[in-house]
Amino acid sequence: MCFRFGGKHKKRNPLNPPEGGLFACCKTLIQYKNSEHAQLSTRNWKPETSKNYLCGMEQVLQQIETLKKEIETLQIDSAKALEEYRIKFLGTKGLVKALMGEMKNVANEQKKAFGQTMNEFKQFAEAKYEEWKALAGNGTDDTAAKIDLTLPGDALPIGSRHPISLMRNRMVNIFQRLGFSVAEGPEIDDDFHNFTALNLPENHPARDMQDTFYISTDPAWLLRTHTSNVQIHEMQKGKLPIRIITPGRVYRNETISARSHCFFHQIEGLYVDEKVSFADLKQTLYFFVQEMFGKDVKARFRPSYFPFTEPSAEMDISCLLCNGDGCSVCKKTGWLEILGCGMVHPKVLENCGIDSNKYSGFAFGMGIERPALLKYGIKDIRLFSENDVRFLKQFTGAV
Ligand code: 2NL
Repeated sequence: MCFRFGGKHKKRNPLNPPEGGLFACCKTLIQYKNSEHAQLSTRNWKPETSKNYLCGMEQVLQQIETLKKEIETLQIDSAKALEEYRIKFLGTKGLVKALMGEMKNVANEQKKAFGQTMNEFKQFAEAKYEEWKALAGNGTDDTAAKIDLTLPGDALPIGSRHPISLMRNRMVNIFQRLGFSVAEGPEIDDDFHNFTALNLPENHPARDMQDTFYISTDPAWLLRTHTSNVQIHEMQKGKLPIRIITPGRVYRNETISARSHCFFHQIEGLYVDEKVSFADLKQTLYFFVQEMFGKDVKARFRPSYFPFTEPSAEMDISCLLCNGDGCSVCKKTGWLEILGCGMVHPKVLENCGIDSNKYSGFAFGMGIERPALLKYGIKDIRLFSENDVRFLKQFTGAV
């Protein structure tokens, strides 16, 4: 036996024997080799001064009372403290087991009383454990105690809008102020909505397999080559007047380079009502250009051709970089082409079930990438779809 602190074996009695030994009348001493007990309670432990013998019932009862008082005064305020308590009192090498083991050293006539006292103590220690465990489950455990709700939260990184979205939103906003509303439609559509309804004859180059992505399993379906399909869907609904803009992604089978891509973005506009004129078209687009590029920017219309409009025109603005003097961006012309437009072809109205004698309309279409390249000084269209955060981060703060 060795209860000597600092002794070679450092064995300690977890029953906290009072001086002279706990059960002095018994021949057995309880030893604990398991070091886990060493860290539990050394409070009452004393170095061995004389032989440690286990003694009779009275001292056991006394010891139980002392332990009960100790339990009553315990402050279990963490999961760690609760586990330490469990190990010390209820563990396989804990005090309750150790005391129970003393049964064999108790005189036969006292065994019943000893057993009863021990059971009561065991139940008491277990009940206390359950009580604390329930409290811990109610949020008194370590984690809950350590959360300081007054601390500021972790900042979430603020993203940025994509430059295409920024440009689209600006465009949409201007037309909304003129009473246009946004319409959306399918990116995969049929030949009728993308071509036939738009007065695109069978042999038109836009229908060429080179330009259009057809769905390989069913070539009756294709990826829309413009957002005009949305306008066809809207006109087919038969609710007039119509004043819509259709921003969205479109697809063309083109070689990817710094200036062109196989998918890009467009915004188209359509206004159908009685007595809509070319003057309405011009004034609407003049307003757009001034709001978009500034009051000093000049604009001009040139005659053009589209199968779905008659007459058709293209709109140019004075070059934003050289102010019309001529530079490499405007190819020394002083003008930048920004959109195509015209009066909706009567055949297109009729294809959608609209009486072309009663109703007329104008339509226009423009790309979003080109103005975005100009505004933000971007040199390569591929940057828009590469999603390199170093590129995208540069638009933080832009609205
Ligand atoms: C361009 C030219 C244009 C339209 C699009 C249109 C739509 C319907 C009827 C008639 Cl439903 N026209 N859209 C009209 C003229 C030009 O786009 O160069 N876009 C990038």
